Amino acid sequence: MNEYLKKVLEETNTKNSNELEFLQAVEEVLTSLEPVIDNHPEFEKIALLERLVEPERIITFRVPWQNDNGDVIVNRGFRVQFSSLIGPYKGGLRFDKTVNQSIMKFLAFEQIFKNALTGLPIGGAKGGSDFDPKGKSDNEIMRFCQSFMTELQRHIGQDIDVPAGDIGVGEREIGYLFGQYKRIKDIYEGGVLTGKGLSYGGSLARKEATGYGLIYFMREMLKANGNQTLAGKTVTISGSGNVAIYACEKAYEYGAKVVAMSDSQGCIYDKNGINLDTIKQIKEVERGRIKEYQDYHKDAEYFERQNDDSPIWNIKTDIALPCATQNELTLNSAKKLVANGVIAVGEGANMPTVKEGIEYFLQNNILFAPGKAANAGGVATSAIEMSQNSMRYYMTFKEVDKKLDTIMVNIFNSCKNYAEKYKLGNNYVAGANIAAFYKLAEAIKAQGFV
Ligand code: NDP
Ligand code: 2IT
Repeated sequence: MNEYLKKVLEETNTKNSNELEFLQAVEEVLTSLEPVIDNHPEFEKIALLERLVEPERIITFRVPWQNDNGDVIVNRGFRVQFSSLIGPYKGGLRFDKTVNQSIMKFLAFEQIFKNALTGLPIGGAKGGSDFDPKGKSDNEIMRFCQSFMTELQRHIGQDIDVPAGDIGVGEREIGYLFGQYKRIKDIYEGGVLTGKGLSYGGSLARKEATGYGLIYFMREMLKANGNQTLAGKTVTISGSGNVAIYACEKAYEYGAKVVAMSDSQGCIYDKNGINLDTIKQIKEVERGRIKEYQDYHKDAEYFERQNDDSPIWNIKTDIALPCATQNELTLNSAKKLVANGVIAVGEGANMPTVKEGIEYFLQNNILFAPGKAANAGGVATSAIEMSQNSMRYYMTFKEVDKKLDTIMVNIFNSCKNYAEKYKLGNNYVAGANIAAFYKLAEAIKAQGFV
C-alpha cells in the first residue's frame, strides 16, 4: 500500500481506536483513493489526508428533560461539524439509543463526501442523541426536542450549520426543533433546518427525496449495465421508515414488485407485493411495528429477527435495498443474496453493508450502489430547500423532483466516469470516493493551511 496512505490510516486507527464505525468509514474511503494518492505526492506535504480525517469541531452536550411521569432524564447530545470546506456544515440529526461519538463521526465523515457529490455548496456534519424515541408521547418528544435545541442553537445558523432529519427525526421533530430555535433566537431563519413542514418553509419532495433518489440512481446503474430496467424486477427493502417507504413508492412507479420490508424486529414477506398504503398507515400514522401488516394482509408472512443477520436478506430477490441502518447487511447475508440470484444492491442507508459484504458483491459482479452516492438525493433536496428559503420562494413538486432526478443522474455519471478513468470497471464505491475526493482536494489546496 502507498506509504503515505498507510501512515495516515495507522495514525487514524491509533487516535480513534475505540471508534469502530468511524474507522470503518475512513478505511473504506482511504483505501479506494490509492491510485489517486500515488499520482499526487504533493498531498503529503500539505497533510491533506490528515486534515480530511480530523473533524473541525465536535460538540457534546447534556440534554435534560422531563418525562410524563415527572422523572428527569439526562441524555447526551452531539453535533460533529466535520468539514466546512465547500459550504456550511450540513447533515441530519439521529435520535436513537445506539448513538455515540463513533456513529456520529462516521456519519459526518460520509456526509462530507456525499455532499461533495451532489455538486451543491454544502459541508459535512451530523448530530443527534442517544435519546430513544420509541414509545414516547408527543409531549415527551416535544420537551426533548426543546431541551436539545436550547443548547444546539448556539452552534447552528443558516450560513453556519444546517441540521435535518435522520433515524428517529422526521417532520414532527424538525417542527419542535424549529419552534424552539425561533423562540430563543427571535428570528425567522427558514434555512436553519431542512425537512421542515410545508406550512412553514419546507420543500415539496424533500420527504420523498432520499427514496426517490435511490431509485433514480438504480435506474441509471441498470441502464448503464446491459440496458436493464426496474420493470418486472423483484425488490426487497429493509427498514420501513422515511427512506424505505419512498424507495418502495418509486420502485412501484417504475413497474418493480416490492415483496418484503422490515423494521428492527423482523420482516414481512408478501408474495402479492407489499401494500404501501398499509405500510404508510402503520409506520407514518400509527408509529407501529411492521408485524402489524399481517393484521391487514393475512397471506403475508412475518419473520422475526434472531441475530445479526436480518431475515429479509434470506428472501429471493433481483434487487436488494438496505434502507435501515449501518452494518445491517452482513457477509452471511451477502452470500445468501448472491446465492439467490440478486443482480443489484442499492444502499439507501448510510454504510449498511459490512466491508466484507461489499467485497463479496463486487467479486461476484453484483451491481453495487454505495450509500454516499445512492442516498445523496435527500441532502441534495435539503440544499434545494435552503435555496427556496433564501429566495423566499416555493418550487412545485415537479420542479424539485426534476432537479433531484438530474442530480442523481450526474452523481451516477461521476461514479461511473471516475471508476472508468482509473480502470476499476463498475466499482462505483471507488468511483464515488474518488469523484468526491477530487472536489474536496481542490478546495483544500485553494484555502491554504486551514
Ligand atoms: P427512520 O427513522 O424513518 O426509519 C428507520 C428504519 O430503520 C426503521 O424501519 C427502523 O426500524 C429501522 N432501523 C433502525 N435501526 C435499526 C437497527 N439497528 N436494525 C434494524 N433496523 C433498524 O429513518 P430514515 O429512513 O430516515 O433513515 C434510514 C437510513 O437512511 C439511515 O441509515 C439514515 O442514516 C439513512 N439516510 C437517511 C436520509 C434521510 O433523508 N432521512 C438521507 C440519507 C440517508 P425500527 O422502527 O424498528 O427502529
Ligand atoms: O444521511 C443523510 O444524508 C441525511 N440524513 C440527510 C441530511 C440532510 O441534511 O438532509
